[in-house]
Parts: sequence; structure tokens; C-alpha cells
Amino acid sequence: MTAIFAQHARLPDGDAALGGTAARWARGVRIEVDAQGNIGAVAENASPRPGDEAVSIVLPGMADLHSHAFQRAMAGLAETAQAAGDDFWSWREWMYRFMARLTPEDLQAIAAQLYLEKLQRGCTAVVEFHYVHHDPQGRPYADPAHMGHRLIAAAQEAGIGLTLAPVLYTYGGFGRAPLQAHQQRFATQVDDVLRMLQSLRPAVDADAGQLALGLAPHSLRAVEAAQIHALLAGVDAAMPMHIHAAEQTREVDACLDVLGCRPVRHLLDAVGLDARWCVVHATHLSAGEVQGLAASGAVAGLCPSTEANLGDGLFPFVEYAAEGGRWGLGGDAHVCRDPFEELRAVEYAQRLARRRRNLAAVQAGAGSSRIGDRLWDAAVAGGAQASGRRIGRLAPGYRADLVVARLADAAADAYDIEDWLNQAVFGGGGVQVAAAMVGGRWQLRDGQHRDAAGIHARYRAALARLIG
Ligand code: NGQ
Ligand code: ZN
Repeated sequence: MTAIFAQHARLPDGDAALGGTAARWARGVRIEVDAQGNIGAVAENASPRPGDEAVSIVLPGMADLHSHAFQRAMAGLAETAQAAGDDFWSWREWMYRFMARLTPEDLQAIAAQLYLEKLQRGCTAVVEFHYVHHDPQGRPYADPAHMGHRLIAAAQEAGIGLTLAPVLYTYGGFGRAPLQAHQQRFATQVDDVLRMLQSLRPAVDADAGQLALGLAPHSLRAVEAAQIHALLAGVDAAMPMHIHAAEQTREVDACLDVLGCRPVRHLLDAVGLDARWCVVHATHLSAGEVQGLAASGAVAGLCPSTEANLGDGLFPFVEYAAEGGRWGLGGDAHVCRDPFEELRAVEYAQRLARRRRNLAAVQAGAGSSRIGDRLWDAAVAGGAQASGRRIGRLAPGYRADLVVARLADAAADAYDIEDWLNQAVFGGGGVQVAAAMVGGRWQLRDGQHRDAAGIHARYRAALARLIG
């Protein structure tokens, strides 16, 4: 058994069963980790015992609830004007061309690099929304889940927790539009995706503490509600479900044309949303959809840096939070890998739009009035919920996933601990993650990862090939 003794740790404040996401700083926290990699006991105002690992500031690790790992390799490469009127859709064509050459080796190399970077910045888990299933000619691999197995291997190389959600992608647009040539790598029917889960199941069960499966109908552009019902009928009721919705106004307009209502309204009425669902982006919502999504208990998967990068629009965060809506952070295209920066982006977008300050505190329920606290605690809880794993709380029975962090500020020690998250999100100095424990094992120590050199070398080789 391992035990950690932290000067300060961010402990849950309230009962998870009641849906509470609040947390608080506790002093002198002793955390015992059992042989399965779960938290056995947590005591505050405790004394260290011989053999305890003494650390300073401990946070539950963040879960990145929406990743397309391969897009990490495109970061910064799509920022050159192609034509007047570049937008999400022209970016998507560019992304498809980049993806067209991606091999299984490339995917694993890029994902391992990404997952290591995420660990180094405070994430201990990721949800992979995985849709590049087939070979570059669009032919299934001998094992239809071959690419998914590569993502599992990458998560194991880095030592991050993973929820792997294979994507159902049948149509090229609303009204059963055929797939484009570049979309053939995604082509799947319900049975194909259920077979992928079967192929992945033994690998996931063999590392059950670290890995879980989910399902991801890509979007209402690519999948119909009847197919989603067929997916749901084929899996157990706890499996997390993820879908993109209402990211672009063009999608909302096409949905209105073909289905007669807006995308999130369609999900609420024709699919039925609940706490197992993560609705990714949900950018363009009517007032009724804001209310319905919040009341459903689903998590809104906000991807601040990607949504800004792609010019998606602004999620109605203040209205949604006022309804008590749950949310978490997705790295999505990974143009930013730092959860603290992502949180700042959530708040600043609202300030710019509303010409007000300290907006994330305008939120239902009690809790800290510090914006950094509100943002971090809510995003940790939402990410954990969307991952479908027992993570996100430093409490007995949860996974021992935590980060040891310090403020990268010349006067770091001068701040009161109560201001730590505000400094981390808004102070401008950034955060150094000294150590990260995932499933009871130190994957990062003194800022070092055992296989960093190998992961970087394989990533460099993959990138050089892809952009060569
Ligand atoms: C994706 N990314 O699946 O990678 C999408 C683009 C689509 C974002 N939406 C493809 N940010 O939505 O059709
Ligand atoms: Zn996405």
C-alpha cells in the first residue's frame, strides 16, 4: 500500500450522489492507495506516517472528455488563409486531407505524445471520440477495431486513463446524404460499431481500472435517431454516450430543414438525454434547449480552444450554469493542451460578450465565490461523469488519479491556498505539474516520465512523415 501526505488537497465538499460538484481545500491530507489503484482512505488534519510520500498541493486529475488524438499533429498547421471565407467547413476539408494518410503507427505515436502532454498539464484521463476506423482506402482492417487498439496502447504507454468511444458514422449529412470519398475511413453501421466493442472488450477488461468503453454516434449529420436507439439496445445501461451537436449554425439550419427542429431539441425529444450522455459543443441553443439540456443531467462537452479556433460561436454558459447545467472540458483538436488555459477561455469569452466580470459564479447552488474554484471543480466533475469511470474525487472507492502541482510564479508560496485555483487560472504564470499519479502509480515524477524520450522520438517520426 502507498500513502501520500499532502499539505493541501482539494477534497470533495458534499455527496456525489446528490450531484454536487463543489470541493474545498483541506490541510494535512493523508491519502491511502490500495493494491487495485483505488483510494482506500482519506484523512484530513492528519499526521504523516513513516514511508508516506510527502507532497505539497494535490488536486484530483482533470478528465479531457473529448479528444480526436490524431488532430494533435495538425495543431498550428491550419492557420494559413486558403481562400477568402475560410471557416469550419474548409478546415474540415483540410483535416480530412491530413487524416487521409494516417497509419495505425502514426495514430499510436501521436496519441501517446498527446496523452503524455495532457498528463504533464494536469489531466489523468481522456475520452477518445474515435472515428478513423478503416485503412486509407476505406477498407476495414482485419480486426475492425485495429485503430482503437492502437489508442489503448498509446494510453498505456503514457499511463493515462482512457474511455474509448468508437464512433458510428453512416451518412455524409442530414437526409441520409452519402459519405464523401474522404469519409470512407469512418463508414460504419450499428453492427460494425458493436463488433468493435466486442473486439476491444478483452483488452479493456484486462486493464479494467484504467480503461472503459463508450459509444459515440458522431452527430445528427452522420447518424439517425433510430440508429442511436439500436446502439443503446446493444449495450448496458451504464455505458457513456457521446455525440457532437449544434456546433455550427449551418448544422442547426440543416437540422431544422430536414428534421423540423433544432439538434439538441431532437436529442432531447427523439433520443432522450440523461446523465450517461455527453453532448459535445452544444454551442447553438435556444432558451428551451438550454433549460432542457441542463435538466437532463447530461454533460455539455465544451471545447473552448477548438471552438474558438474553428469560429464556432459562443456557448450560452451563463444561462446554462444558472440552470445548474453540468459541463466539462474537451481538448478536441488539441490546439491547447492545458486545462487551466481552457478554463480561463470559458470565462473570458463570457466577459467579452457581456462586458461584465466574474461570471462563472452566477451559478445555481452554493459553493465558492472564486471563479477559479467554480471552473475547476465543475469541469473535474463533468469530465468524470462523461468518462463513465470512478474518477474525479479524492475519496474512498475512487481511482487514485491525482496531480501534484505548483504555481509557476516567483511568489508562489506567498498566496493563501484559498487563492490557488484563481492564481492557476487567472494569475498568468501557469501551473507546473510536478507529479501525476494514475491508478495509484506515479506516471510522472519530478516532472519526468519514464518513456518520454521514446514517445517524443516516435511522435517526431510520425509528424515528419505526415507533413513531408
Ligand atoms: C471531428 N471536429 O469529428 O473531428 C469534428 C469535425 C465534423 C469538430 N467538430 C468533423 N470540432 O464535425 O463533421
Ligand atoms: Zn469532436
